[in-house]
Amino acid sequence: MADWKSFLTGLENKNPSSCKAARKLLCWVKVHGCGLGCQLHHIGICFMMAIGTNRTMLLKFESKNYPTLKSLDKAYLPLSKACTEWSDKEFNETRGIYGNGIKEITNDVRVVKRLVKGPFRPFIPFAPNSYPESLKDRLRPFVSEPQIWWFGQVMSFIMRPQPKLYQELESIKAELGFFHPIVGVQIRRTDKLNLEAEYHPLEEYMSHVNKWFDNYDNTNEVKAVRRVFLATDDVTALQEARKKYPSYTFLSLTNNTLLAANSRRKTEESFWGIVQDLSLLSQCDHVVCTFSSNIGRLVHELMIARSDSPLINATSLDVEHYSWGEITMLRKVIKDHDPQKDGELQLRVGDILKNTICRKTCNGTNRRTGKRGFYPKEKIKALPPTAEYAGMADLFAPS
Ligand SMILES: Nc1nc2c(ncn2[C@@H]2O[C@H](COP(=O)(O)OP(=O)(O)O)[C@@H](O)[C@H]2O)c(=O)[nH]1
Ligand SMILES: [Mg+2]
Repeated sequence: MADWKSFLTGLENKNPSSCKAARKLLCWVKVHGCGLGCQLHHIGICFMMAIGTNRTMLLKFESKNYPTLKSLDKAYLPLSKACTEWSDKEFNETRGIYGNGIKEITNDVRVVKRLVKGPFRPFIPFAPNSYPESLKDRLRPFVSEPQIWWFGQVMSFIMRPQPKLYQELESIKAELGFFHPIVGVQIRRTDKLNLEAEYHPLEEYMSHVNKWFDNYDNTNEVKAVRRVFLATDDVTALQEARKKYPSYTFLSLTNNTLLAANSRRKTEESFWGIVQDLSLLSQCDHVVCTFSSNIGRLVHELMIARSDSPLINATSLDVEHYSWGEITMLRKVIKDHDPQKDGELQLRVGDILKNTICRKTCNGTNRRTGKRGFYPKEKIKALPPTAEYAGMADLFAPS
């Protein structure tokens, strides 16, 4: 198993001491109407391009309703110590990064730029769902979804806590009684239910939590104290949970929930609240959430990246894991399937499905039959592409 700590150190070594001569990617994330998870994901996508093309990334961050780069820097260590700023003039005069789907065409240009304005077409091959070719053999035996593991590494690097945040989180954990085993629950409601997701009752989350603890009790000699860390933007959730599940101990940062109200979300305090909740969720042993939310998906990515245990991850009550700007994956059939309802595909082991998309349901085109339709996700396996991430070339090289 590749050691993620050495990966992170490797990236830090790439921090040039002088910015003048460095290969650079000026990344301007200008996404409005998008919360912290969503913003961090956009930064991560740009950072993948920077690693892929062996460039130091300089970030400029602009959002009407979300934190400035200054507040991001208060929470997370900057991506680079020496290379931090550029002028609008420099940005205007710089060429856009350009690729042909296999490699970067602008490779010989020392400084390139990318303006990130929202969900965009992937910069193939350095985009979510791909992972470094050099890690392929090391990861395969241990990690079932190496593309999420890799994206999680990238996100973990971006979210390295500043010492102040780290210390604050340690005292919060001590105060709350945040001990393992602990299951996280993230209930995303309020504005998300307007258009982007459906309501899921507390019972649905708790049935997964129950199962996790039952399984824990069956495989350990001592029965667990059933501890749940609850993070939510819904002010009614904690009270309901404590009332309906008295045998559970619920920990929650209730002030963060109050600050997550739509009317207060743009404040610095609210930003800090979601920073804390995100971090604590990702430190749980398991999390039940919804992957329609950037918060749920980000927590899943961070958890997979943190541990080589297949049990440390998140369960989604709604859609499958996906990413903005992702590369469409091929998927391989691992179990035969005959259509059970209209629109379903016939599958035979070894069939390859192209143009696949998995959200609530999965669909794609069977290359063998040329037909497009739905299929049960447990009968297929994703085939994430690998790519030559140039910035990774000397990491994990055999010594
Ligand atoms: N503190 C806190 N804020 C939350 C929580 N859930 C949602 N929010 C707020 O809602 C925003 C949603 O972020 P975003 O990345 O857009 O995720 P999405 O809308 O769920 O896909 C966050 O940045 C927070 O401001 C939560 O559990 N805790
Ligand atoms: Mg959002």
